[in-house]
This record gives sequence, structure tokens and C-alpha cells, in this order.
Amino acid sequence: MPLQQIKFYQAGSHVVGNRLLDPDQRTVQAEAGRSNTLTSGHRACQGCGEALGARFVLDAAMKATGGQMVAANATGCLEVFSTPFPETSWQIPWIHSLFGNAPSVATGVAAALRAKGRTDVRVVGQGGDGGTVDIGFACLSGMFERNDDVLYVCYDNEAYMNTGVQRSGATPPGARTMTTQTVGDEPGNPFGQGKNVPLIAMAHEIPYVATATVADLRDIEYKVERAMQMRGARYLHVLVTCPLGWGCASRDSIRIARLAKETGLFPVFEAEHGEVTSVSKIRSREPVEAYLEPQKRFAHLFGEHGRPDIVTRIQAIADRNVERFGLV
Ligand SMILES: Cc1ncc(C[n+]2csc(CCOP(=O)(O)OP(=O)(O)O)c2C)c(N)n1
Ligand code: SF4
Ligand SMILES: [Mg+2]
Repeated sequence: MPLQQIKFYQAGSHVVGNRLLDPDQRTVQAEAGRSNTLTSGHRACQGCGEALGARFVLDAAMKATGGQMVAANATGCLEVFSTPFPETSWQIPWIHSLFGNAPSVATGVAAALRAKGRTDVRVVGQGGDGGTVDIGFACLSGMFERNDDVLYVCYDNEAYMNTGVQRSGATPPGARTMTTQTVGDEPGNPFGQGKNVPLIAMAHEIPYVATATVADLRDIEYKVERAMQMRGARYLHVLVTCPLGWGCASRDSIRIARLAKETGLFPVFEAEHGEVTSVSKIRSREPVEAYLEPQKRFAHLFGEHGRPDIVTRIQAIADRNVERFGLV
């Protein structure tokens, strides 16, 4: 078969194909001290919280491991926007896995490293909420149960974004997705369904569980560093804004992630061996409307034909979190 020349479409920019170019043709995004695990030039939407979160998680993990790290990735937006064949934004040893088996692939890499006596190389698994709380959940629970030496990170944008915004087990009540339309008595995603994976992870009594949002990148770095100081199964659940799926302005990505915490809808905490060890307190408490209104996925709850009764039910969820985790 004749050899085909590969064309790099973004070679002139802060390139996706960077690693595949000759060294003298490569660009470096920031200063040399920064590991740049996920370089710019990828195809994420403007304001994508997942791109931001992943970059900070993996840069922090690189720093904590002295660059001795392998990442396994579930398919989803993160993988699709960062690795369109034959290019890649990843500047780390990185392995593609299926939608549903990233925790198992990460476990396998960790087992292979153990068999080779390479205790210096650490493993991070990562995926979206669909890949983690739904299809990959059995693999994740097994990873927890065996206490495999992996940090698994879920980037939770609260739906299957890569395939066009379908509901996942992490979609919040009342939210409109393509599969939870705003029709009937209970428009949007039904109440009383879904899974809280940070709490389920805690029930496995693994060494470390933490939640974070992309509104506090230093907190993400701290939690990754903390996780990498430990061995065994560790779980980090990061709320990441998705301007496309949530119907919010790209420029509001960080503000909305912050409001998720400040309303109490997304509790930010750490837990070790099944017990909560620290909680990020709410600095200035906001009503849930402040978080819901700027997002089109909740637009049906407001305006002339709005549903204040549903907003009240969502407020009750926030109030319960505040009580349960001692957020104020
Ligand atoms: C077994 C299987 N079913 C469905 C798909 C199609 N698929 C790829 S990614 C994805 C959704 C990913 O959602 P999530 O994990 O939340 O990641 P996001 O894109 O939101 O970041 C789906 C349904 C697949 N790749 N494999
Ligand atoms: S659809 Fe959402 S998660 Fe996917 S790249 Fe765009 S903003 Fe990011
Ligand atoms: Mg998702």
C-alpha cells in the first residue's frame, strides 16, 4: 500500500499535532516550568469547563508525580476534542479506552506497572459523568472495591454532551436535555432519580474522595496533590460547566460553577476512608435562582409560564446539602 502523507491542520497554531512535529517546529504554550499536559489547539467549545478542569487536574498530577504518570481516558467530549486522529493535545503517556471501561483500563495499567516493579509511575483514570456514573460504574465500583492504585477523576457536566446532550445519572432534577424534554407535569429531568457518586465512592471506604468545581482551580490542584500522596483507590468528582449543553454564555463558565457551590447545590468536600474530613464553606449564600436562571436548560422554570414550585423543590435540595454537609 502506498504511504500517505499526514496533514496537520493546526500545525501553525498552538498545535494539536505539536508532539508529532519535528522538535524545531514545535510551539510551547506557556513557560517551560509548566507541564502542559493538555496543550491548547484542541477543539473544545469556548468556555468549556471540562478542558479547563482536565488541564489543571493533570498538570497537578504531573507535578505531584514528577512527570511519572499515565492517563487512561473514557471516550466523551474530553477525548473527542483532544484527540482527533492523527493529532493529540496530550503531552503525557495517554491511553484511549471505551466509553464504559476507563477504570478497568487504568487498573490494568496499574497492575502492569506493579508487575514490572515500577512503583514510581502513577496512574490516573478519567471520564465524563456518563462514562463514570452510568456505563462505567461497575468497573469503577470494582476498582474501588479492590482498592486499585488509581486516581479516578470524573468531569461532571451533568449529561452526555459529546453525543448531543442526553440525560445521565448525574443530570440534575428539572434540567432539560434532549432526552428529558420540558413537557408534562414534571418538565425536564424527573426528581428522585440519578446517583450521587461521591457518596457512593465514600460507601466503598476508599482512602480518598473529594469534590471540586472549575471555579476554584487552586482547590483542584490541592486535591490532586493530596490524592497523589496516597496509594489505593482515590476518586475526584469535578463539576465542569458546559456552555453548549447548559445553554449559558461561555464567559459565565466560572461564575456559574461558583454559583453551584455558593447555592449549596454542589457541596465541595473531602472524605477519607468513608468519613468527611473537610468542607468548603459557602462564602456568600445565594438562592438557587441565581444559578438556574442564566442557564437555558432551566429556562422553562422561569417567566410567565414558569414553575416556581419546581424551583422551590430545587431550593430544598440545596437546603438539605447545606444541612447535611454543614456548608455555612
Ligand atoms: C458502548 C457505547 N455506547 C455509546 C457510545 C457513544 N458515546 C460516546 S461518548 C458518549 C457520551 C459521553 O458522555 P459523558 O461521559 O458524560 O462525557 P461528556 O461528553 O459529557 O464529557 C456516548 C453516548 C459509545 N462510545 N460506546
Ligand atoms: S459540548 Fe460541553 S463538554 Fe463538550 S467541548 Fe463543548 S463545552 Fe466542553
Ligand atoms: Mg457529561
